[in-house]
Order: sequence, then C-alpha cells, then structure tokens
Amino acid sequence: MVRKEVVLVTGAGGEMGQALIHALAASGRTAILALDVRPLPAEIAKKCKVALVGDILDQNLLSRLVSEYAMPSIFHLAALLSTRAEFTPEAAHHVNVDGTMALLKIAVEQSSWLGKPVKFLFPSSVAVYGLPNLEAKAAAGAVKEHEWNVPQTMYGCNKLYGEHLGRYYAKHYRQLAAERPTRGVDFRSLRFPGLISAFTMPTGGTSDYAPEMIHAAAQGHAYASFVRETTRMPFMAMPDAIRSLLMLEAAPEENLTTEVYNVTSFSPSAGQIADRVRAAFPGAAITFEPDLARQGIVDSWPAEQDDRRARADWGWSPEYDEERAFADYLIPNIRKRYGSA
Ligand code: AKB
Repeated sequence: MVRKEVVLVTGAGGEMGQALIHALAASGRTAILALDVRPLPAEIAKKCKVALVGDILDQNLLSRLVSEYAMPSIFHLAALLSTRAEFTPEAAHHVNVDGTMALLKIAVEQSSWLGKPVKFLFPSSVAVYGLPNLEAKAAAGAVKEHEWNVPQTMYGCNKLYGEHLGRYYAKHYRQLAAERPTRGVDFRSLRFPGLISAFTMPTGGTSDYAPEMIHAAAQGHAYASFVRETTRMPFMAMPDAIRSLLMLEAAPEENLTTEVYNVTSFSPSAGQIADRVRAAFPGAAITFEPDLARQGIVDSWPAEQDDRRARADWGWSPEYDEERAFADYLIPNIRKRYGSA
C-alpha cells in the first residue's frame, strides 16, 4: 500500500498551528494532516488535506496515522501552556511530556520506513528559564541557551524535558539494542518568547497580557494587566515565529550546532506595550493590577533571550522589530479585525 505523504501538525487549532497552516498552504504545501482535540475553524480546515479531531495521547489513533501516512516533517505544537498547566500540573505533564514522547516514537518509526530521518520541529519556550529573583533577572541580561535552565513552572519543566527527549531520540535512542535504528529523528527546537498574533488570541499562557491588552483596546474593552508596568520579557510577532520555524526546518543539517535555539525580537515592558496601545487607540482603558502568582512566573523568565546562535547557524533575524510589529502588523490587522477606528 502506498502511504500518502503529509506534513503532520499537532495542536493545529492553536495560535501557532493556525498561523503555520496558513503559511504552509500559501507556500504550496497543502498535503497537511492537522490534528487537534477540537475541530479546526473552517477556514483553517479547508487548507488541510485531512483535519482530524483527536488526542495525541490516543495510541490507536496514532498507530492508524503511522500506517496510513508518510510524514517526512512533523510539527509537534500541541501543549498546555504555562498558566493553564499550573492548575492541572499532572494533566499538563501527561499532554506535554507523554504526548511529545508518543510523537517522537512515531517519528522514529516513520524514519525507518522512509529510510531517512524525519524532521521533528518542536516549539520550546522562554519558560525553560528560571531566574530566582528580580536581581538575578536584571543581572542576567540576554540569556544564552545553556544558562538558567531551572524552570519554575510545570510547562517550563515539560518543555525543557521535551528538548532532552528530542535529543535522546535523535542521537541515543535504543543505544544498546542490536536492532538500533541507524538514523534517528532529525529533532529541531526553538525556544520562543511570548508570541503576539493579530488574528488569534492565546489561551492559558502567562505572556498573554500583551496580546490581551492590544485586542481588548481594539474592541473598546477595559483591560487590567496581571503584571506590573515595569515587567519585561521577550516577545515576537507571529509571522516571525512561523518564519523561524520554517527556516529551521529548511536549514542544512550540517549548519546546525545544537538541537535547541533561542529566537526573539523585542523586549518591551508592560508599560511600554500599554503606551503603544494607547497611542493607537486613544480611548484605551489600561490599568495594572498584578496577580502575584502570574507575576511571579513572568518575573522568573528572562527579560531578553540571546539568539546569536540561530543568527550564526541558519541566518535567523526577525523581520518585525517592536516598531514594525505594532505599526505594520498588529495595529492595522487588529483594527481591521474588530472594525475599530
Ligand atoms: C506561555 O505564556 O505559557 C507561552 C510561552 C511563553 O511559552 N506563551
């Protein structure tokens, strides 16, 4: 039986999944197998060859997919984000870790069927870093990949371990077994900062104050930020996030010096984001009412990420700095979306 070749996208209905499907389809890669626990919005589903509603923890479903499809590239985006994961840490671990391992196992099987390593793209996060206090955060500056890998959230722990699992499946899987596969998975991961999309809203993250502030103002809603005005963490506009994912997928293997790369663009304070929002929507009613627990999570994340390795190895550079992200992407598209002045 000839298996149909597809790009597998898990978490396809999430913010990144939707944006990735748009980009893949726009570049002519329409053989997309999308998987999500909820039905996809119709305009996303119609860009896919198959849009399945299902759970990455459903072993029967995964086995069926392996037998029906050839998957030279897997974008494993499904995850429970940092705020949500703190309410149900064990459930988050199940989805974020067991789910990732199940997908890596599929990638190994696919690699041996295809006779070449399957590319496995795994979005990791700034949440893998954990700074113990604000003094350490100020002193750390832009953190490098190997620094401060002591996350304070279940999501951060899960993402860090997901990176380790990926490296294991790529390089050391079944290292003592006689029938050890000769070529492992081609695992590639990006540590994303907070992402801001003009077209979708995040759910369950702790960087959500930035997109929430902008989308609320455009709809004429008041917004109380759950972090202080002075809080800083790195961000990136969604088109850059997707571009970096596709650039890393396309990068020649011999150029890669690590499995895991920081990528980032701008690091405004929450107050600076509010200033930009007020400049665009003069009626915006933004207040700062820190939630101690969520504040603590963002305080443990670095203010900046050092992405020099991605720049050196595969030519990464964001197209949207802070000014361009707001002026050319966020404000015009969000205005259009809500029909706001
Ligand atoms: C979250 O806030 O949990 C995510 C992330 C920073 O990975 N947006």
